[in-house]
Amino acid sequence: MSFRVVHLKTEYVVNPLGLDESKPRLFWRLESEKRGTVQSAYRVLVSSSREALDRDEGDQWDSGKVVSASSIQVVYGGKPLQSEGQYFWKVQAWDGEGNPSGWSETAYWTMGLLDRGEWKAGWIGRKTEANVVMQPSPHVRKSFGIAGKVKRATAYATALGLYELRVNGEKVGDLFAPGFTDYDKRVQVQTYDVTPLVREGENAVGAVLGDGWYCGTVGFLGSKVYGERPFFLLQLHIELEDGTKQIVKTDSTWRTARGPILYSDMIKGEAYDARLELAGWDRPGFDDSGWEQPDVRPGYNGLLTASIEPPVRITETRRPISVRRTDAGTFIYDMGQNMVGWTEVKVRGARGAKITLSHAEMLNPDGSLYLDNLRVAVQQDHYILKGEGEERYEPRFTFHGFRYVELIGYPGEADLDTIVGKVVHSDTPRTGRLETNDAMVNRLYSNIVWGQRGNFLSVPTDCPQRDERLGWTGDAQIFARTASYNMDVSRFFTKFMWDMIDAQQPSGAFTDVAPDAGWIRHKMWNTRLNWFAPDNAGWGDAGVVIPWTLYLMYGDTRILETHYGAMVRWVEYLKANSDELVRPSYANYGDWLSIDADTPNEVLATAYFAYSAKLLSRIAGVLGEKRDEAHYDGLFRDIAAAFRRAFVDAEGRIHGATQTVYVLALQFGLLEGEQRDAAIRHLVDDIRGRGDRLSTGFLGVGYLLPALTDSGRLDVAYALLTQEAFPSWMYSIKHGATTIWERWDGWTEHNGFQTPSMNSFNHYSLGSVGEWMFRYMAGIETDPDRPGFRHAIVRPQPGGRLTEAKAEYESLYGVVSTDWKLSPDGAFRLAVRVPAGATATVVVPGSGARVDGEPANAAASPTGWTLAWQTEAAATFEIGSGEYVFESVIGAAAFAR
Ligand code: RAM
Repeated sequence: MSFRVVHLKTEYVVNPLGLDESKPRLFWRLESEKRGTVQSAYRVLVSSSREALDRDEGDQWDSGKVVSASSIQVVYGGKPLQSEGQYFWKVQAWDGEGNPSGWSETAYWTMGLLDRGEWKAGWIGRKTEANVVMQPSPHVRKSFGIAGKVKRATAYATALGLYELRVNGEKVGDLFAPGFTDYDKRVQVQTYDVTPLVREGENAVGAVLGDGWYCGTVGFLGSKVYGERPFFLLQLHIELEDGTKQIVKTDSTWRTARGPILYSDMIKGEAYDARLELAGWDRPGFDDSGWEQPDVRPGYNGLLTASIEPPVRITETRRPISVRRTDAGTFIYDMGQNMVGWTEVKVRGARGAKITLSHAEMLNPDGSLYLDNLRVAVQQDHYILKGEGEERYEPRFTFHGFRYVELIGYPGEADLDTIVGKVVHSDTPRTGRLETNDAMVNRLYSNIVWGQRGNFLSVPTDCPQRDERLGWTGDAQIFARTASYNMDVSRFFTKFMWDMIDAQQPSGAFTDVAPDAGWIRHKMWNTRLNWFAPDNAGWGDAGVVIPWTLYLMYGDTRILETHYGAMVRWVEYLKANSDELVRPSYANYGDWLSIDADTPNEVLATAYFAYSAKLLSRIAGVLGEKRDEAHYDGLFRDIAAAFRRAFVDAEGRIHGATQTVYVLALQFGLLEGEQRDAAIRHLVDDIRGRGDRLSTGFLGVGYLLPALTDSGRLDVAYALLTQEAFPSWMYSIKHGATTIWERWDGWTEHNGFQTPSMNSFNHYSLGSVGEWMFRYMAGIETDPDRPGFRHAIVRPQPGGRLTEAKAEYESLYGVVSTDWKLSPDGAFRLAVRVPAGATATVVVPGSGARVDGEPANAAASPTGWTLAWQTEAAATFEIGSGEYVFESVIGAAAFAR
């Protein structure tokens, strides 16, 4: 059959377990060999058993045939969902001609424990050892019997701290669970199907606990931000074939002991003494009579919510590219890539011998590890051998940002096989790919992706190496769009929005960092400088920008509904703290890390205020809140007018006259008529005056190339993209960067390393140019009125030294791709792919457009495309799904401006 329904997902995930959404959203994709495939109707069946579903019975929900093109974000509309319920579903669709597909394959989801009263387990931990500063990681365990054949076994687990769950000797789940949240407010619960791991007879369940963000070091304000020591919570629900139910839960009947992990800390590394391993502790038959009784925490007042964030996993294992023995007898490895995760080492040696793995991003000129930028972070793991043949070690509850590894104390000759690097991050599936004819541009894109891999770890962190690694909201908002092209960040940012909500102040202010890492809680912000205060412009605005981004990329209206009130409070807060709509003294980070260009705070703060109001108006419009839509649009216009009165002079110069002021004023729509032209002139003059160099910091950088391109200065945008002289993106690449640096001048030929107190070589913010690469260079954009790429706007813009670019983005509908080539004679060829169920408007630059080798003419075509209009400079087509090849000729005229 040529028309199929495939790739079913529930809440963005294939077969998720333990949801707590009362109305989960369903997603599917259409597949067809035919161009122009659309869905005209669908029917969803949801059933409480696989067998009933196989009989086409939707005992939970039979949507009936619904005339609709929706194949994403379809809201479950059946009977109320039960705690621990299992739901199986399938879908049938009809195409544009009314032909039905067959039924899809069966997908499923399960619900978690929906009622707090169902939690009977106690939070167990191990008492602190006296006179030990960094505590060993507790192990907790219990043996239990099962009196019959197991039908279904589900584990619901979480911790204040980190846990690694073990069932009958097997590791269950992923890394760093339950993730980073404000533990005073909420903790995420993970659900695991452990049916294959348990059996009739004796069983064992256990966990190793880590300090993690809960009581280990967080940011640079020390440890124990949320609590003193870790606690573990588990309920294992077992259903036997005979219908009997059994619950194993954490309580005082468990046992606890210390094990080989002497200490573990996210920021200070781990120490492991293999001599203290507890062989067989997680298996049945282990004698735990010598273990202690755990102590049980009185309770927990925060929320227990179903885990939303994608699990953290090892996504790649890398071999080092070189190793060098130092005079001191240590070995320094180069991993060839600044990466985040850790090292696994193989070693043979005497019992009690100690080796150390030390990690750094750069080398000093003398070849030693550059550790100065770590501040109080210690990127070292220590291993003490048990002396039993080949031993392997990798840490569990810490991570490092590094390219270089120094192996210290190694017994014998280490070589390239001695260590491997493990790349660790939130496993957000890759959705974007981009490649051009230019090796440096490709490297830049790779660095952007590595910046994301290095910093999306439970929350979007600013950096992975020094004692910071926090959810800085300004960084997150400027990079959110780029991030969402690169990877599926739907759930990652949905979770982060809850972190922002948990940190939102009673005043309505969104904070600079989420989850709050102690500053707000302990009122630690610096009132004089306003550092760490909530509400800095371009940071707090993430509370509006991120939901809007999820709407654009995934058509997610629920995120807008859920947080609408919070977004309104934010904008009202800004308004209340403005002076005739100009925001006087906020934005204390300014245009953070701009280079030789200080943007006045009040200009930034007022511009971002306008932007938040504008987005809020659009969000109100999407939600059908007509009055709010008009109201906030009015507010936006008033702020824009106030901005012009306060900051724009008669020559169209904007106060501060930095690139960023012009870029923001242009992109946020704050200028009118003549002022726009003037702003472009001033912006380009500034760039030209600096020898085609940029000066933008975190807040301006993401909008710089879009502003230029939208204003007809694609030439300047490309000049900046490929500029190799300092400051520029390519400068770092010329000097070997494999990630995006925090600062344009992180290292320069003239000054060497920047101040070590703040010099990360793995920070994604300045990589927000990735958004421009997809939206403008490759020309893959979504239509805000038909978001989630239901309708794509395909408009590639060749220029500069780029003659070829191909990119693809895996949308919820399937892959949208472009692949263009510009020959020296001006011949332009563009291949476009649009997934079934979606459509696109394609703007082909140049004249004499052809489609699939034939001249384009206005007559409707039977092959899935129509020519909408054509000028000397471009031809615009409306196309349906499928693959198309467009050709044109781009003359000198098309470029001249
Ligand atoms: C530093 C980091 C972070 C930034 C703040 C303002 O801690 O560079 O990315 O958001 O400052």
